[in-house]
Amino acid sequence: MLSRTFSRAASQRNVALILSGCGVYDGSEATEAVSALIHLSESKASVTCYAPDKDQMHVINHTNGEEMEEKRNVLVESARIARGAVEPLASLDSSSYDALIVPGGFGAAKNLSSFATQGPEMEVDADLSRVLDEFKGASKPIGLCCIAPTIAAKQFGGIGVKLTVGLSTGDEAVWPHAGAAGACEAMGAIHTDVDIDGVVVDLENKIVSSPAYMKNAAPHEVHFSVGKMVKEVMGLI
Ligand SMILES: *[C@@H]1O[C@H](CO)[C@@H](O)[C@H](O)[C@H]1NC(C)=O
Ligand SMILES: CC(=O)N[C@H]1CO[C@H](CO)[C@@H](O)[C@@H]1O
Repeated sequence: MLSRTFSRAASQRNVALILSGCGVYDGSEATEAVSALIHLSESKASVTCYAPDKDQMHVINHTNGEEMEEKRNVLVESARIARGAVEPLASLDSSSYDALIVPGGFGAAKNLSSFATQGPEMEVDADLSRVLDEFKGASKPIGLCCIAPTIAAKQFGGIGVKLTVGLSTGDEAVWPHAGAAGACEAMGAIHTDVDIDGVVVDLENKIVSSPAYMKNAAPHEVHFSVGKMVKEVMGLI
């Protein structure tokens, strides 16, 4: 009996996945979010999706990148990726989870934070800020990819969190947002340059990050990059 309970407890990993809409220019990057779901599923994690119940900062026409004159709700749009199963971020009870994962996409910089408009002067969504502090305080791992590590830079820059948003310099066609690395350092984070096949693990703070679509990479490379992050997070539980 005891061993049964034990093995069940050991295999049951509850992970909260934070979405920020649906679509690279105004929400969660779809490939990264789906990739995280697939890798978590392969890791036998039980996943619950959360998103802030508020309006998106922008709604972008993804065929031409232009802003559209309409309002959309971050939670409602995130439900597209979560196949309907998404809870308000304000209701996230950290004690129910073993790890937290935040995929990228401009939603992370527009709806989970204001990095897109304010850079290092950014604010972090108040509910996400609370949740990050709770996971960190309980020594539970937090994984982020693409532009989302900027949020960890803001939240934990004061303690010199180690992270990556890919390369800090490089061909602009390949690394279009390389300036984000300097912004992370301006917020107090210690940035390590890694290419699409790399991952940075801050063992002390249990913060894991990988570049994903910070690089103009192929979908399978992004899937691999997200997978590296997820695997390290699962290993830190
Ligand atoms: C989105 O952009 C395309 C390409 O410019 C345009 O044809 C279309 O009308 C736009 N759709 C909306 C709803 O604005
Ligand atoms: C429309 C709106 O409320 N957008 C917000 C998205 O989230 C960021 C971070 O909390 C805010 O700065 C935006 O104002």
